[in-house]
Amino acid sequence: MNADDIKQAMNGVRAWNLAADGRSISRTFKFPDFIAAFGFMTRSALIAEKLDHHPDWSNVYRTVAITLTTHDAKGLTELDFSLAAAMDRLAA
Ligand code: H2B
Repeated sequence: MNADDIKQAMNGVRAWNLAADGRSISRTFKFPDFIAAFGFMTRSALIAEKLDHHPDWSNVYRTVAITLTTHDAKGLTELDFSLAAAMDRLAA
């Protein structure tokens, strides 16, 4: 995606932050407790596997920090925005 594509796509995932280098987007989710956080990760994992597109993420107790990028493309693709939107829906 070029810079214009990315700017457009960011409008659909307003809770996500674009990295300064434009190659990834990140969001930190906070859940009520560990089980809710891990449940979100489990459901996200199933979607990621279906998309064959996988998050870079970490979990500390009830917080899940996620960065999305397309390693194969060394930057952002539509897959990153699809996964971000799916995660937003899961967490809503
Ligand atoms: N996930 C992410 N985030 N980036 C990739 O480039 C990527 C992936 N590539 N999941 C996929 C798997 C690729 O390695 C397989 C072979 O489709």
